[in-house]
Amino acid sequence: HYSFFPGTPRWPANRRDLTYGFLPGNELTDEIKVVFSSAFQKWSAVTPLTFSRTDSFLTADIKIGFYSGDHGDGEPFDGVLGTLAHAFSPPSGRFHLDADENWIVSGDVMRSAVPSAVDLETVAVHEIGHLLGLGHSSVEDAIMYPTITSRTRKVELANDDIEGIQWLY
Ligand code: TQI
Ligand code: ZN
Ligand code: ZN
Repeated sequence: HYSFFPGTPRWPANRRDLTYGFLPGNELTDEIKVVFSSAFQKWSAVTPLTFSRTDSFLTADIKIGFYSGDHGDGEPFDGVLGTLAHAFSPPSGRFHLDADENWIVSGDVMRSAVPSAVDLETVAVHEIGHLLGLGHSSVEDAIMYPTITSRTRKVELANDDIEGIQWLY
């Protein structure tokens, strides 16, 4: 079953059209932008929320960045595997990914030659759930289930995720 953060934080009713921006200096291919766009679309399809990319990182509601190791928020990344990414509850909008992962951007993560390959869209859909206010779920098929085995690709919302997000929005 789905869960929320303590106090049930969510984006307020006057902030339903959210922007997201990428940390300047991260080199992002169009493929990476498509992965995030697709991940946001999974959630906008089942809520009144919309997500659009802005070039203005500083004013973006959701700030996405790839960082290595200690990056100043007290939750350092740890190199390959371990912590992959973290996102903070609403209305923080901070969404950090571990730059040291072997991110699979497009292509089949199951067939990757790299044992530690991690599917970027799978992690992005999960972290966006956190950004919107979902905690972890006890339902194994849910996007918000707290563990994945390496080389998983899981990008379709389960009924449990949809029920949780629709309770919030
Ligand atoms: N990052 C953890 C996560 O996003 C960070 C975390 C731990 C957390 N406890 C939390 C965030 C409680 C919010 C609330 O769950 S992670 C997965 C999963 C991670 C894990 O790097 O371990 C995914 C990132 F669920 F598959 F294990 C993405 Cl998909
Ligand atoms: Zn961080
Ligand atoms: Zn999580």
